[in-house]
Amino acid sequence: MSTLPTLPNAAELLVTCLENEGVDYIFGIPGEENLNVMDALRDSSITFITVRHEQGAAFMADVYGRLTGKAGVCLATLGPGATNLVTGFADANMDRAPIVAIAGQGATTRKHKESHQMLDLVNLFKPISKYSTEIIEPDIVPEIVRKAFKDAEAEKPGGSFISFPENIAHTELTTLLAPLKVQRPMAAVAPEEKIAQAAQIIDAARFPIIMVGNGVIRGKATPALIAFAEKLNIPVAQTFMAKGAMPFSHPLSLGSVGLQAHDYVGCGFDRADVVICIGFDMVEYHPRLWHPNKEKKLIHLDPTYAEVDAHYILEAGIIGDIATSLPRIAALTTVKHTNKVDNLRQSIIDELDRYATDNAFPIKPQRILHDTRHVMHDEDVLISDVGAHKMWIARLFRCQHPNTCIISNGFAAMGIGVPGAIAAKLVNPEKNVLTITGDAGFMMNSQEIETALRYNIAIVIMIWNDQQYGLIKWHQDRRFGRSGHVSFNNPDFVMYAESFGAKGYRVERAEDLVSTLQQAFADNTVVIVDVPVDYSENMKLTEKLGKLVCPI
Ligand SMILES: Cc1ncc(C[n+]2csc(CCOP(=O)(O)OP(=O)(O)O)c2C)c(N)n1
Repeated sequence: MSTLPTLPNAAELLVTCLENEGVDYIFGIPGEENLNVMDALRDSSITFITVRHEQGAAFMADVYGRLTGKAGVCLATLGPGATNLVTGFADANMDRAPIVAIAGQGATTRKHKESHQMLDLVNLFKPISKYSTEIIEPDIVPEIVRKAFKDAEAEKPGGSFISFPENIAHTELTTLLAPLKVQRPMAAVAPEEKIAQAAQIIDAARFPIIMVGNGVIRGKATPALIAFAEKLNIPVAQTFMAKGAMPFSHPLSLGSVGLQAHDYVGCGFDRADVVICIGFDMVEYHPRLWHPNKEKKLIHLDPTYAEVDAHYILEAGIIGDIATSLPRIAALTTVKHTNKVDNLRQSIIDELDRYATDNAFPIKPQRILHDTRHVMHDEDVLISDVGAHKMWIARLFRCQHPNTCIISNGFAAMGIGVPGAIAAKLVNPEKNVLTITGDAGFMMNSQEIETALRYNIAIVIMIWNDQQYGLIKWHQDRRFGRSGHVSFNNPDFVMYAESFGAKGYRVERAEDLVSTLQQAFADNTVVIVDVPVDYSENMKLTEKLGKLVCPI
């Protein structure tokens, strides 16, 4: 008697659907409740990156999604495995990076009662995702996977979460099901009357300024942005997450905005009567901070509607694909603006270059970033962690290309640096990848050094060593004139690196930073560079910006 060929189980179908979505990596940790998925992955084209903490997996998927525009995928088991995903997943969701998280779940037959490690994961992930669901029948796997990826990758991108109960995962299908066709939605084309309205407002402006957000990078609209700014002669400022959307070397580039204190770029905003917000996202930089008096005319260009905010009331909303809207608006404008921003730009450049050759030790943030930029090529990738170092990077690190300076500024979760660098190197194997991290943020996910070494992923980790939660001390000093509960001790980072089999260097003179960094990239492995930083510069910056007189 011949036996009928067996049909795949739901876990095998899920993996086929993931392949159909073009998934090349899954970051995660195996567990009991995802045994079937893990086993099915063994026969797939997908590379599984086994990490050391689910938070690391979620941050890797986060940065993978941000750099590629394709959803990064992470996998965990139920209960504690899934809760460990939360921070990295929420970071992706609020930084508008596409991510799909899949967690095993206990059997549906024990969902109705208290049961070992079981939490309502769908509801846990609801407030931090665009889509959160559970596979309750094998037959709906193709729809759920397609919807999860479609939602995660559509503007504004974010998170999809899939809970996969173990009894469903090993249930055999009753009929053969294929994955659904992948169709990526295209951004709508903005209506002609809105394009014309924007052109009119810009033509009538006395001093228009452009504020660029991360939507420009996601929309691959850099060439359109440069052409638009050049034709109209309008200066461009960018948020932290949009660094590189406009090359810093461009004469119309004003660098980054977002430091809450009034900064040089803020002088441009003070003077502006029209702000053209392109791909701007207020999770990054609250409009109250740059539009306190609500007197300016705002134009919003984005594929999605603007968030409602009392300080972000629009004169015109141009909803549609940014890269196609910009040349259409430019074509209708007739005025070439003549505002001079050379003085403002020069003051920004002078500020960047100050202390570039200062040999004091511990090293000043300005000098560290100057030397780092000198060593890194324009196409290399820097991932910032979160802390005072991030503020300095955002202000001073000059970026020429999109996706070469990755800063988390939506959710702004510490601990993204090391796992983010691992993902960046997987995406860009031919480029140097550096993370600059505080000593506290580093210790939050330093375990992933072992992951990087196991998969031969060469990254350089520069730790700004101050033995403090530097940003919080800065805030405390500013607000109260004193600080507390912000200090800790560090391990010997060189010995720490070596204990993993990585390399470690401690910089002991400012003059050695360039050669140490060059050596670290040449080592082509995981390298820690321990850099003692002089954070007395933080309060000096606050005081200086407090007294800032606008240069024009
Ligand atoms: C996961 C997480 N916990 C806490 C915070 C709040 N926070 C922001 S920066 C910071 C201190 C960072 O210290 P460190 O990593 O040493 O960097 P530094 O500020 O010294 O450059 C803290 C506690 C956060 N953003 N994310």
